[in-house]
Amino acid sequence: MATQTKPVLHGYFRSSCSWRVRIAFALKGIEYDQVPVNLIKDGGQQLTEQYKALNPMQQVPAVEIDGITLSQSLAVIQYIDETRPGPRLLPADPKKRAQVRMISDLIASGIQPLQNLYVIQKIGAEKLQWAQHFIDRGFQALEPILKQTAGKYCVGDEISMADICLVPQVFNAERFKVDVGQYPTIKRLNQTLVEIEAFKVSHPSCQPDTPADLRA
Ligand SMILES: N[C@@H](CCC(=O)N[C@@H](CS)C(=O)NCC(=O)O)C(=O)O
Repeated sequence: MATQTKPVLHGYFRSSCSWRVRIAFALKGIEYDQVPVNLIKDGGQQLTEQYKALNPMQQVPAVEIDGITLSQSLAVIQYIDETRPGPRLLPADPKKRAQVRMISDLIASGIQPLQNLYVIQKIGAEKLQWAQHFIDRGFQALEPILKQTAGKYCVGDEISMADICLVPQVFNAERFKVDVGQYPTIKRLNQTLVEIEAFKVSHPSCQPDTPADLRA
């Protein structure tokens, strides 16, 4: 059962995985507190012993909720969905639910980890090409899948965890100068989703730890 205490999100304004959780909280109308973990400052605050105690993977997000601490954004989103009222983030229909998980995993396991900070820091001078290569490779797979599954949103006409994963990944793609115009379905879905309030209020440009020069 959900308790009355507000959840606490340990995250970073520009982290796509933290953004996923912020979108889920916003879609469900859940109030939460944010504790910023700066992934760059002091060599990365996620690497401190204090943070490691919270998330041994030394990544954001970590969420304190209902007396437990969860990391892994998809686990957090599914927990929120299973314990909070509001719009479903995973459809009731098993086929659609599987499609939502397929798309979410494609992004969360097949794309984001390959362009994550600790990976590209190891790549050195080639990091832009590396990130572009793996984002393009993932989007080349995602585009025909979404062509089959999408209605107004990634799977049919209901917003789901797949949409929550898509928008931050497109944001990352644009940061790495991937031409998203090559993927018309991805582009169309993203354009629709970014106009929705829950995606706007959770955007990296307006978080408590967003630096002044990146604020919208
Ligand atoms: N599978 C994890 C991935 C978490 C992750 O990669 N977080 C990134 C930010 S989006 C991070 O903390 N990176 C820190 C680093 O690379 O040192 C999730 O979905 O939460």
